[in-house]
Amino acid sequence: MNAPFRPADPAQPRHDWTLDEVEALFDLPFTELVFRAAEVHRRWFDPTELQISQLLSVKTGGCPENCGYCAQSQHFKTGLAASKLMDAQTVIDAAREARDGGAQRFCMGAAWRDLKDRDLPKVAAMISGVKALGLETCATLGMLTPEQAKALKTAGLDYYNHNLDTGPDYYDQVVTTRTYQDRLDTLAAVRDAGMATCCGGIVGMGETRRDRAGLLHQLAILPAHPDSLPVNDLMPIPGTPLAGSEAVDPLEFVRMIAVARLVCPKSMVRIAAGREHMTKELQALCFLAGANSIFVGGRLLTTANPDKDSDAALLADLKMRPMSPKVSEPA
Ligand code: SAM
Ligand code: DTB
Ligand code: SF4
Repeated sequence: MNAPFRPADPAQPRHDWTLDEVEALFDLPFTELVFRAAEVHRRWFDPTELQISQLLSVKTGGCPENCGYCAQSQHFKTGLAASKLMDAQTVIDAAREARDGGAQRFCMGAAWRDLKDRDLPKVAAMISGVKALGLETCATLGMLTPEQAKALKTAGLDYYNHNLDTGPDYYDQVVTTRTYQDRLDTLAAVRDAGMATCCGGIVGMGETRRDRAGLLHQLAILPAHPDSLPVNDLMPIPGTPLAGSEAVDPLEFVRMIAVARLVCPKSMVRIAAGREHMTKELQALCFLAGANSIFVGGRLLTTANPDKDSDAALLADLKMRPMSPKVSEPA
């Protein structure tokens, strides 16, 4: 493979990346890759600032999809108890607590294949209540129709999370109950409704480096780069088919972050799942390589995340600080 082409201004977003170009970035010497990513990061962001989100599983377990990594799929015996959709007020109370603990964005996750119209009024009430607290709102509820996307936008939803998860060639090794195109269609509905997109994937599912490049290539050629780009390190869930996957080498994880920063220069690149297993040195390298967003709070959806105190210590050690929240107008 040839050395990667370097445009005159590598910080300018491009949508014409080829898969080979993206893979060639992974092959750069580590220090060169991280340096280039850090340069691009500084063009669009203050590298001492982190965007802070907090998650809540508003409907847990019993999901009809067969995503091979997921604790919440009803196809696997993971021992997780399924629960019904929470009351709007319970969600709003949890969001207030998250806000008072320093979160800027509150993300509501549901273990659904797709949003059912019968659940829309309750979900809309949660969203508008969370928005009224002055938080940025995000939801991840499975597939949406264009009409549902518009209804969520009207309720006050700022971001919709819908991950492509992996490269297109590896996708059917991970999930077979929906297609890559289904995911792309929901992302298009979200964009068309005027919401910001949160879209990324997972590493550590047994995929190759080319599959990782394949995921980032797909994100880079979207009509609009994701506003948020979560990179999840697999949280292995006993009972799921991917529980025994080989862990990703920490330096390869940093490469994934750096290439994400280079191909989607203006996106918030998030170290999503997996920080629980990461040293502070690894997280610091990720921040150097262009990551600028994290989830806080001791829980992700069903798995553990570093607690408040350890994240406060991390930020203090690194002299990093939360990004000033964009003031969001109540709906
Ligand atoms: N059901 C919705 C969906 O699949 O879009 C929303 C919830 S789903 C749990 C959100 C994302 O979390 C998945 O797309 C996947 O990327 C990530 N995720 C789920 N389980 C994970 C795990 N065990 N380790 C890392 N990431 C995971
Ligand atoms: C994303 O990319 N990661 C978050 C959020 N978007 C919804 C979810 C991570 C889930 C990790 C496994 C769990 O807690 O069940
Ligand atoms: Fe369901 Fe989402 Fe889990 Fe897939 S990732 S099984 S769609 S909750």
